[in-house]
Amino acid sequence: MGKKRPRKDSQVSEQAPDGVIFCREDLDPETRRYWNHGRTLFSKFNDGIWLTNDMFFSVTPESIASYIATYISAQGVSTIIDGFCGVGGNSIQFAKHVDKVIAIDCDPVLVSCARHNAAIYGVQDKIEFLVGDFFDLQNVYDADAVFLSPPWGGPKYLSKTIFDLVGMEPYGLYDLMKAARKLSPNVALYIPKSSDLVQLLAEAENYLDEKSELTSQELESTIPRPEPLNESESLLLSYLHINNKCKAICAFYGSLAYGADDLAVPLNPDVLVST
Ligand code: MGP
Ligand code: SAH
Repeated sequence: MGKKRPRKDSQVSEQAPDGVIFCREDLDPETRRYWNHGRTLFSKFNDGIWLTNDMFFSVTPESIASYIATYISAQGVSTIIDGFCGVGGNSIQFAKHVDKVIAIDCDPVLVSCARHNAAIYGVQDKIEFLVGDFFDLQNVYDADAVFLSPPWGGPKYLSKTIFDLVGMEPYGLYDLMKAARKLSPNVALYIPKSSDLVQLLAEAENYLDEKSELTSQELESTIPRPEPLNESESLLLSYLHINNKCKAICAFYGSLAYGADDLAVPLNPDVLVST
């Protein structure tokens, strides 16, 4: 047996749910190579962070999550929905920078992990945890932005030269963006580094076309014309790196797409951003 992580729960003394991994050998053989990523995912990994097998290859690494949260909060966001919160990699960093986080995941075990991990970082009081389906989330939170880090279909996403966002399983790009925009026009979407950018642009253009169609329909009616399409309709792509290796892309929509000049916020030096 390899070296076990301590089950030390420095601030929280609850029982870990089934599925939490405490040593390399607990991982599926094909996931074991990710064991050493633990401290990249969470700097407090050895303080008793809870992760399940699949989360070892799904969590947003802390330096990247910190960058995304810093950037989003610099755009004036104070309440954010984390639609696929997993074990809290993003929610915890959001909670360090904004007033309120609504964190939802359909897997109750992962929500328990996220709550526990947030306590280790001392930010649990800023996060409202929900077990449920993101697509059922009602627009009652008055959120300023929505963050999406959906499933990419496991590590096999790496085998594709160009990753098909429209055919992504179980949720494709169009359904994800439609559900997110019901909650806020300001969306950040975390996707594979090899994502098909043509599809990404086509979805954004399609959305704009639909919006402008709505505008002309409304022009013909007695309803006063809404504000003209403005700068909030754009897309900013950030290529996120760790140690000069690209790990993922974050696509920023709505008013989140206009902060590139504000990147004077202190960034983690490990994270390079190109737009
Ligand atoms: P990775 O599989 O470790 O790729 O994922 P890497 O490092 O380029 O490949 P390697 O062969 O050199 O190890 C990189 C990052 O993508 C992870 O840290 C996660 O943040 C993210 N990621 C990976 N997967 C499979 C998922 C997923 O299914 N959903 C989400 N939201 N993020 C994922
Ligand atoms: N960003 C997270 C990892 C997200 S992985 C972190 O850093 O911890 C993708 C997550 O989406 C998984 O936890 C999975 O349980 C969740 N998920 C899948 N379908 C969902 C749905 N319909 N609604 C909410 N969560 C869902």
